[in-house]
Order: sequence, then C-alpha cells, then structure tokens
Amino acid sequence: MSIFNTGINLLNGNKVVPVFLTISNDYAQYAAAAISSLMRHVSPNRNYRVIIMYDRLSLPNRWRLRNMVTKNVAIEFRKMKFNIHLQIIRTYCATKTGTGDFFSKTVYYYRAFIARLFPQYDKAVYIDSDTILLDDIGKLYDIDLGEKVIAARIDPKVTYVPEFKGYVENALGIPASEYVNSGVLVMNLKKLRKLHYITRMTDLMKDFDVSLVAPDQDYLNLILRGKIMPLEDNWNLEPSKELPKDAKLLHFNLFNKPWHYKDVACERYFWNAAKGTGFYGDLQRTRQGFTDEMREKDHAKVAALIEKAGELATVKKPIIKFVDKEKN
Ligand SMILES: [Mn+2]
Repeated sequence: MSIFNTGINLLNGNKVVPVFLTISNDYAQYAAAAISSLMRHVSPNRNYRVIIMYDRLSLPNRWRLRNMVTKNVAIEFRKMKFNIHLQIIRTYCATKTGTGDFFSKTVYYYRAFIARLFPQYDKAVYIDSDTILLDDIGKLYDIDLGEKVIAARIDPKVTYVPEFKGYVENALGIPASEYVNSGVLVMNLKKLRKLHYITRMTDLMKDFDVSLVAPDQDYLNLILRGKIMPLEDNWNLEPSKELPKDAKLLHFNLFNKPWHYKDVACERYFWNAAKGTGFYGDLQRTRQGFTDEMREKDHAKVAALIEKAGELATVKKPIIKFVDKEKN
C-alpha cells in the first residue's frame, strides 16, 4: 500500500460504495472537479471510496487529489502495471488509432480492468472524469441490476447523428436503441469476472484487428449485448440549457468541455465544483490557453470521427456476427 492510499480503515468490502475513475496527468484537473462534486452530494451515513486508476500521474497531482479526502470519502490510487492485456491494447491503439483520433488513449480502456484488478468488490460504479455529480452517487450504486451485468445510458448521440447510427447498426450490428455510452457504469463485477471480460475484449482486438470509432465503448457494447440494463437518462445527461428537474449527473462528453470553451451549457456546475479544489487556477489557465488553433483541431476531430463512422457504416458484415460465433 502506498503512502497515497488514505482514508478510513473501517471501510471494508461491501459496506463501502466504490467509485472508479481512470486518469493520467492531463485529466487530473477536471477529475478533481468530478470528485469534488461527488463529495458535495454524498450521504453522511455512508462510506465511499474513490479509486483512481492511472498510468502517469505526478506526485504533486496525487497529493492534491489525495488532500480532497473527507471523513467518509476515502481516496485511493492504483497504478496500472504492465500486463499482457494492456500490451494488446497499447498495440491496438498505436496501430489502429492515429494521432488525430480522439480515442487513441489507452487510459479509456482501464475501466475494462476493474473487475479483474479488484476482486474484493462485487459491485462498483465507474464515472468518466468529465462528469459532475448533482446527486448522491450512492443512489447510482444502489440500482438493482437484477440479472444484467452492467447498467449504462443509451447513447443519445447515436440517435441524432445519422453517421453514428449507421455505424452502430451496420458496422457493429447493434440496434441504435440498445447502444450505450460507457461514461457512467454500474457494474456487477462478479459477473464481469465470470465472463472473463478483459480477455474477451483483447481477444476481439487481436482477432478482428479493425479500427473502430469508439473502440472500448464499442467492445463493451459488443461483448455485453443483451446483458445491459438501460440507465435512467438523469444519471448521464448531456449538458443543456434546461436540465430536467431530477438531473443527477452531467457528462461533458466529447468536445464541449467547460475547461476549453466559454459559455458551455451548464458550465456553472463545473466551475462551482472546481472552485473547491486545488486545481481551480490550473483549469482557468487551461481555458485561457485554449487557442483558436486548438479549437479548429477540435472541430476537425469531430468531422473526422463522423466521416469515419460514415465510411464504416458501409461494411458488409457486422462485428457482432463474429462475437456471437465466438460465444458458441
Ligand atoms: Mn466522457
């Protein structure tokens, strides 16, 4: 156990609410805002443990995050160590996703390791670091999964961007009405372990070796198809001018980041949460330093992503056929 693992020893196995985030240095600033918002909405009668999985996270960043610990929210760090699955993922990212690709970072894949690396937990919640909590994350954890393996929100972008819809239905072979966003997950870790989730994912990566639009999210949808419970929209909301009354979690997904752009919908929730952290100044500097050139690059990336989806939508045989075959 490293000196950065902190918190309450009384926290044990199943009584605690385990919440996972996966980050590296460039995510630390806004992950801090997510964690701060989480802390403001927890129940005083429960214990929580925020577990940060990382690869490169500097000592000062770990200190600043660690200092956020409260009486009933522990903060723990876990460095991703080399293993064969990670090697496959790194190779995949290096060869299949170019530098212009928004999803080229291996950090996105770390959530796939949670079940395997944390056998002490049977259930857990995962949140992206570009989220802001507006309600107690314990309520998300409490959602009864029944026989399902995970709960996740049906991805709204797939329903309103025709290229994404075509991609999901033709290239992956999943009805758009079933395809989920992987930014907020409730996971039955026991079931994920039983499915050998991480092995299935890296087997697919090796065997089919295709470049996908949102690789780890796509693999999650492919492998767990039929085993996913649709999560209430309120737990993974795209920011908008008028939030529903019972909004529970905001997800600044893809490019509309308040730490990059001014006047992003719901940005005040983000900046309020950021204020309570040691990263507020950094975040403001990040936004000030976001140049027109970076903005253009962002737009080009969105366009490239949509174009890629449109191209892949024309393939003849969807990947799900191979996944189903493998299962039998
Ligand atoms: Mn996200």
